Amino acid sequence: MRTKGVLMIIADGMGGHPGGGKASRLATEVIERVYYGACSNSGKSLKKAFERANASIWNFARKNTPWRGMGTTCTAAVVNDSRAFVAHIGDSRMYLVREDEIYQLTEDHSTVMDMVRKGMLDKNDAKNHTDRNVIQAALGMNRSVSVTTWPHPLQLKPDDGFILCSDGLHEAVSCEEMKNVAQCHDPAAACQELIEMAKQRGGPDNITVGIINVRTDPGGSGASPVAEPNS
Ligand SMILES: [Mn+2]
Repeated sequence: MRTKGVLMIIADGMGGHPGGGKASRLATEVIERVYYGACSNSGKSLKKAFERANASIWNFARKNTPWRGMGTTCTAAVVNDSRAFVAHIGDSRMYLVREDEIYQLTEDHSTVMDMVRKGMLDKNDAKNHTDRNVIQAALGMNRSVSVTTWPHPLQLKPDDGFILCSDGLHEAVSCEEMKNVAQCHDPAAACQELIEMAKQRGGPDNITVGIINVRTDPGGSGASPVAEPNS
């Protein structure tokens, strides 16, 4: 699987709907299978994998009435040689830690972010808005899906790090804090530390985080994926 790179997926089943756990499991299974089974380039394969996952969840819910309304956020990254690809839907997030900065690479598909985009709400007020958890798009909610992908891959630099997380983490821990923790620990320890921080702050939501650290030679396709789901 080396030639297709390292794939990391965060899928946060939707709270308040039955089947959130089922939807997120289906998403990760289908995306992994379709991505590694495809022969086209990484960005296209990842998008196709998301669309297939959407169809699987949608069809499952249609045939199983009690599961109707199931869905999941999904953010996936592929690190392949010196490039990274992303596909994203919902309000899980991906961040890039580069040199001493952290950049949010995904934009939430949420009602409040839509209001921010339209100039109806200040970005800082969005964090405390009562509707901040209302998602506008997710896998499995509709027959068709519009997945956000990048038109071009991101060129990696030595020591780049990627943090993927659910809203349970990014609501409780600031991006500055994420950066500091990710820089001070190896990926597994950093994930544990971030989950502990969010728990201590009383986060009632599931907290899921994964970190990929690119090794110093980006040409060597080295990455260390770690996912630490908390359930
Ligand atoms: Mn959540």
